[in-house]
Amino acid sequence: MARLVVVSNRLADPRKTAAGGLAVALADVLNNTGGLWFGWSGKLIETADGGVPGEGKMHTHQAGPVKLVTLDLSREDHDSFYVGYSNGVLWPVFHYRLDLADFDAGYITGYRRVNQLFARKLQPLLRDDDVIWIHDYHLIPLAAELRALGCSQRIGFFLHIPLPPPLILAAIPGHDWLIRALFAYDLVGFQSEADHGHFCRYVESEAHAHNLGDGRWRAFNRTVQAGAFPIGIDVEEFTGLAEAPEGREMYERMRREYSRRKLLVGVDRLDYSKGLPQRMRAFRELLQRYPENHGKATLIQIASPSREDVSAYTDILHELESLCGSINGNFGELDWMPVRYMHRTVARTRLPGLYRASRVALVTPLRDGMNLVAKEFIAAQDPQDPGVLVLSRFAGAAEQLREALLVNPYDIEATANAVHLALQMPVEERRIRHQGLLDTIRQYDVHWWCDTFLDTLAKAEAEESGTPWLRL
Ligand code: GDG
Repeated sequence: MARLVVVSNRLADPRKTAAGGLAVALADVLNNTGGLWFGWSGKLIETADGGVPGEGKMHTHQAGPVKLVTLDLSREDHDSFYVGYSNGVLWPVFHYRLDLADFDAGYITGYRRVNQLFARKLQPLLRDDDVIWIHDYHLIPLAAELRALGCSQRIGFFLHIPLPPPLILAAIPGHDWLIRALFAYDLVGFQSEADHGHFCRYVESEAHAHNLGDGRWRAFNRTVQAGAFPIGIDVEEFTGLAEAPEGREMYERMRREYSRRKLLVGVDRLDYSKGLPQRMRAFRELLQRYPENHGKATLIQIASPSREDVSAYTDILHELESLCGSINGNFGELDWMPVRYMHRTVARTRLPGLYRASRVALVTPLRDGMNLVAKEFIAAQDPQDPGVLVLSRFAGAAEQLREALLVNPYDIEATANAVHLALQMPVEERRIRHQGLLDTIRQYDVHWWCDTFLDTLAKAEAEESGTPWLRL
């Protein structure tokens, strides 16, 4: 089995399950192949400290059989690559928020420079028969930069966030350069069929790519295969956390504390894509329309801090605080606080207990690549008395989780009605819906995702050797 080389902006020690996410997903295959994981160290060097711009130190750690190699970045590079282009241009536009994008600042140069730096530092570590898997929007041009250095290994790319329709994508100055860079990969994976469809439409209309069938496209003297590979969670690992002492203790504590209430839960990074103000307005509408929920419905909203150096995040924080304050001020009673809002990260071991104690989960992003919280909530439920998932139709997860109550988060009244329905839903219907959802997340779990992507990459038709790669 070829060695797997994973590249992502941030990485985690796959031996620590508390890391969650990608680390859990990739642990098996990285361990089995004695893999390498490469990315940013999380450290910034100041040029004034003697660092050369763009030339951070490399660090190597051995985590069991897996080698973790990380690179420091200079503050200038980080500001333009990460804060500027990745999170100031690509994140908003890929989430359909042209209004929040900052196109003017020339961040693209820094984005490209860091991708070139990653390629230069990674290339000497590669073996000829490695399989390389690059993750997410920070690193779209990395394969092109590696090819320019002569790398001919199989390289796959997975986009964790949505891909917008062609006309939205086309608003990015240099969009053609970005999408051309995707043709340096052998396989490009998206979260949903909708995103994959947007890619197909873009390459056909804007890049005049030739459709070879079976998801394969030819343009720029290269062939790329594309498809939807919806990411899942490790269901067994998550149910294990729910059964573990800390998970149980959290569950018991929440049940005791809220024995007279019906809990609703939201767990999100504090991000404008997650639809938090709209969710609060829908909850306020629920209390207005359905007074029978007064004194009963309590919404626990965890908004974990995220990218606080980007100004749009400060705005959303203030809006959310003000909405929560006004709901509690207008509806709260001496012994009932309708919203418990926490701008804090909760330990991963406690999340399953919180999910399990909740009657309803509100997962209502305005746009989301997949949304793993929806799947975690399902995995944590008691199948005999499960909670109800209220899910935005604009989350990638909505393509798979058809037994959830699907809502349009922009429609505050309809969302409030769906939440009311969820709170009233009889146990028989809850069980049937939950069983369907559980079957789906079990079938398409994170191991399915990882294996299917890597199998498809292994089988993707190899590019004839010696094809010249056009420099970007
Ligand atoms: C990107 C895409 C895609 C959240 N708050 C806390 C906490 N979390 C954990 C959740 C979940 C993860 O973070 C969030 O995952 P999501 O999928 O919901 O969203 P993003 O972070 O935006 O992730 C997304 C994902 O990549 C994977 O491809 O689904 O669409 O945007 O696991 O549990 N964990 C802890 N404390 C918190 O307070 N411990």
